[in-house]
Amino acid sequence: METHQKDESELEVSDKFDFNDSENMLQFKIVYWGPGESGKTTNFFRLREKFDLLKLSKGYSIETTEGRTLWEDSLYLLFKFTLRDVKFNIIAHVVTCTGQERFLSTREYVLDGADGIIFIGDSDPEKLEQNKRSFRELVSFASPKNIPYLVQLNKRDLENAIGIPKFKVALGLPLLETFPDGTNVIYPAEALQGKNVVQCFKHIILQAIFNYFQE
Ligand SMILES: Nc1nc2c(ncn2[C@@H]2O[C@H](COP(=O)(O)OP(=O)(O)O)[C@@H](O)[C@H]2O)c(=O)[nH]1
Ligand SMILES: [Mg+2]
Repeated sequence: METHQKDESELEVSDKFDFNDSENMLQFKIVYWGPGESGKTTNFFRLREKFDLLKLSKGYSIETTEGRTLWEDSLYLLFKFTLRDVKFNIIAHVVTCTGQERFLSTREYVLDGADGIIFIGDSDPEKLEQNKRSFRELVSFASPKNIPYLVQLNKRDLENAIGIPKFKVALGLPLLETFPDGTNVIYPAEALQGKNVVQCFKHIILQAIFNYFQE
């Protein structure tokens, strides 16, 4: 299989999960990571709606009295993923974690065994420092282990949303649209409206598949 180009048109996600086809069954753990309040749980809810028929376990979410995620949101999604006519049955364990600093050890636990990570950045200019800190944490965890990650910049609907180039510079990302492998440097999103949530998820699954076959 060629692995250098990731063309959206060759991706198809369907609900026809085939329990009898064990040959092309892959299991991945996908983590949503990012500072508190950036929209991780909102992404998770949108995914849960999209894949409503397919869920294996009821997604759960435990909140503090202030309505913030205390532990993690966790959900299994089953679906069929077609890539250049090759069909994969995917079981994706999707988890999000709290961005609260006092739970740092919990966050490391959540990242353990991750096959792909989606960083959810906040477009609120006042959250730039939190974005930077959280992204640094992610890179220091994911890079040595070769875990693929992508960057979603959420809340693009905010009137004072940070400019994408400024955000890229702050996080040390290239000012290009796409990396040489064809994946976007930034995925602008509005998780509240569900905009770009599924596309982002598809792309991390794709990277996890490529990584799986390269190891
Ligand atoms: N304006 C705007 N608000 C959003 C968006 N996505 C999430 N939020 C809001 O941001 C707040 C935190 O979201 P949440 O998903 O709980 O963040 P988490 O702490 O990362 O899990 C909530 O009030 C959401 O409604 C978005 O795309 N636009
Ligand atoms: Mg949350």
